[in-house]
Amino acid sequence: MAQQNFQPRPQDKFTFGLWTVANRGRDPFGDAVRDTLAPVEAVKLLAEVGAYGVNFHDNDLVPIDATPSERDTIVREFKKACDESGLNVPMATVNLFYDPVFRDGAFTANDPAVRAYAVQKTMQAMDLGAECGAKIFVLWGGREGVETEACRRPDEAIKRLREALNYLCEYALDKGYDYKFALEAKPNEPRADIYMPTTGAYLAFIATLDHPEIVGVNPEVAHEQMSGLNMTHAVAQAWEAGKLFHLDLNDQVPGRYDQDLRFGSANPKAAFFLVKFLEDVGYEGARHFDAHAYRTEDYQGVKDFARGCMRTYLILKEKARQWNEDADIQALLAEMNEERNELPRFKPYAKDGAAALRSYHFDRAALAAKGLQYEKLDQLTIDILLGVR
Ligand code: GLT
Ligand code: MN
Ligand code: MN
Repeated sequence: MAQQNFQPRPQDKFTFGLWTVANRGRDPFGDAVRDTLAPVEAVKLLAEVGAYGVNFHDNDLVPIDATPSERDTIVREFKKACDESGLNVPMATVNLFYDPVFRDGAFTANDPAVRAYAVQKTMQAMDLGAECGAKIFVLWGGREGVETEACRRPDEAIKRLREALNYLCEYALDKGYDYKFALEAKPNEPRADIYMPTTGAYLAFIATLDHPEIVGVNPEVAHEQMSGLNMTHAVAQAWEAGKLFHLDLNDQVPGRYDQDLRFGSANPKAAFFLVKFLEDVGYEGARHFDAHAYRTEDYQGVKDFARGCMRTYLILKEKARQWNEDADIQALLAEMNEERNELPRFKPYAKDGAAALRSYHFDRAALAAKGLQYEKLDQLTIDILLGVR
């Protein structure tokens, strides 16, 4: 049965960053269009629209120059607001991109003092997240990149990133924090070229760490689509590797600036296959929306935006259920995947089997002759998405 009116429920695990609903619509060409939304107010807004949780960067919550006592007061009030609104904090992260100190990068900056400061700031952000109950710690290296390759060798940057990650894993283990790190890739923006531009790059990097078991990825729809890549494929690879610790849902038209659009608003078909994948495999992590409302909106529009993200997810989840139960679609899939037992296989490897396969004569023309009916299958998908089926 379709979830009633596509209303979010806690078990949907819909979360938003403080920075998403409190985004004031600033862009490189124009100033803020919405008033500041204090963290406590953002929590209330998220509770009102039916979110399950709220995530934050250290400085979304605690200003970078706050004194220890100011920090404690802010955290106390925030936690109280979360408790009263029934909101969880599943994830925390650290802002290593806004302050000018990070203009040359954070963990990869040339200045060792900046690198040390970045590690210190991250440890403090981990403490803050743990205090609020976060179990996932996202790292997005927005400034870890270059405008000119002249400034450092890129392999040196990778070594620095590894050193920092190894250190932070030790810190998490030492403190007994129950954290899993989720590394978030992006190809560019704000740097011309960011190191670790894809989820796949991070997956390869993670295998080189001292504690790969507590490090995974946080793929983002927009970051994959900015460079024309396929989010569902990135997510699938992470999932298959046991590394899908978190994900950022939003939307993006390939080849444009960083849009962070409402989930499913630009590429509903791609969003459908992503939701279908997550639901089919039984992903149990948070469905986190890392997006923001159009610059044309006031806070009523921000609520419309947040509700829209969740509603679209739930509609697509219902469409996925319909797709899986569609008799014509299932018949087509069964026909396509029919096993032809008379043909040889290559698994498992054995000397005899390999020799037999090596010399078998395949009828290539026969294998290529039959139409696969993907046109029909895709149109059935479109019929479901457009609501005529
Ligand atoms: C920033 C970025 C996002 C990251 C956030 C986490 S901050 O808004 O655009 O993709 O997920 O640092
Ligand atoms: Mn993101
Ligand atoms: Mn983004």
